[in-house]
Amino acid sequence: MNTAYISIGSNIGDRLHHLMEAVRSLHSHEKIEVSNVSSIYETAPVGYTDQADFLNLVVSVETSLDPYELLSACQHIENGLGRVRDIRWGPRTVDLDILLYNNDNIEAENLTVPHPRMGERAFVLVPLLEIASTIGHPVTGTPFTVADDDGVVLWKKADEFKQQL
Ligand code: PH2
Ligand code: MG
Ligand code: MG
Repeated sequence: MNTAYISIGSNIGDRLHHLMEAVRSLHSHEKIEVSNVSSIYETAPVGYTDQADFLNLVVSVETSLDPYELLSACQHIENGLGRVRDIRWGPRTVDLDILLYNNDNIEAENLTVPHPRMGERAFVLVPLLEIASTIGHPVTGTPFTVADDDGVVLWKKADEFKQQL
């Protein structure tokens, strides 16, 4: 079995609904078990700032899928939830990004793990560290730390969210 961490974000339409459906869809996949879910955070947009605030969370999963199969399962869920536009860093109904997959270091054309920008993104690190407080970079071993959590506000606690799932 393999352990992966996936960041999920939404900033279009019913954001909570999109996050819930994404987590439910992951868990209902026969080869994916969602093992933990962070709280939900409301986060200021990073990269392309002229867009609505996001809701973000991170889940851990146990899976027998390899990283590429997991990526395609994530893309299938994004498509199923109606993701169409894909301006780089622009608005999205739902985005599922593989952050970590075991301690693997993958540099393929369509998949880079660890996620290349995760170390700088508080909207990824705050929820990740909530469910994996001592986790470090698989290659360097350096623990992830949040330099600046401005723009990341607790929106719904994990316990409450889990009850709604
Ligand atoms: N995703 C992006 C770009 N910027 N900003 C926030 N706050 N949350 C996101 O999920 C996000 C973003 C690209 O996927
Ligand atoms: Mg993304
Ligand atoms: Mg993505």
